[in-house]
Amino acid sequence: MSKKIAVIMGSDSDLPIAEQAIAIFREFGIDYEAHVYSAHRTPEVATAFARSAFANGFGVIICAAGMSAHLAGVIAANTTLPVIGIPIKSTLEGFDALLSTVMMPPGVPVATVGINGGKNAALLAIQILAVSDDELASYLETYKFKMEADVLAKDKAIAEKLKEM
Ligand code: RP5
Repeated sequence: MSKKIAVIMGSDSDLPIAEQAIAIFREFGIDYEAHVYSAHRTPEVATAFARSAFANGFGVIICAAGMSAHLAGVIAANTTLPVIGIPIKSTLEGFDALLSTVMMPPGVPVATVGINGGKNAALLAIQILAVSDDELASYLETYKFKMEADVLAKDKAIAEKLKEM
């Protein structure tokens, strides 16, 4: 059985972006847990979660946080699991959160996706699990084929539209 994926939000105001990830987990039938834990407001709970995540059956932890976003870094400091950070756009167009999440000191990596990149965070987490799960890898292949078909259908539709102009 595949490992679980955790989605931790620094605040409930980050939920709309976390939901992008959750929608992908539902589409792929992935077992996930979502929590609101903050590096600043609940540092002990966030740390305890990270320290027990491997033993509790998680394979990847996604952290969504805005402003001075230390959540992904604090979680990564307390686990050997891969941690994916989603910088949330709130103040300063999200650059504050982007830099806080991505600029980790050597030794403690956080794989950072784009600002508000909930969907890519979920897909990257699934790709990590798929390295040792053939069924998941084949779902990902189907996902990519569908994406390609959707773009080619758009290409055809645009060509038809331009012909009529
Ligand atoms: C961060 O501060 C949270 O991740 C959120 O993006 C931001 C604002 O938090 P709230 O004031 O909405 O709770 O810690």
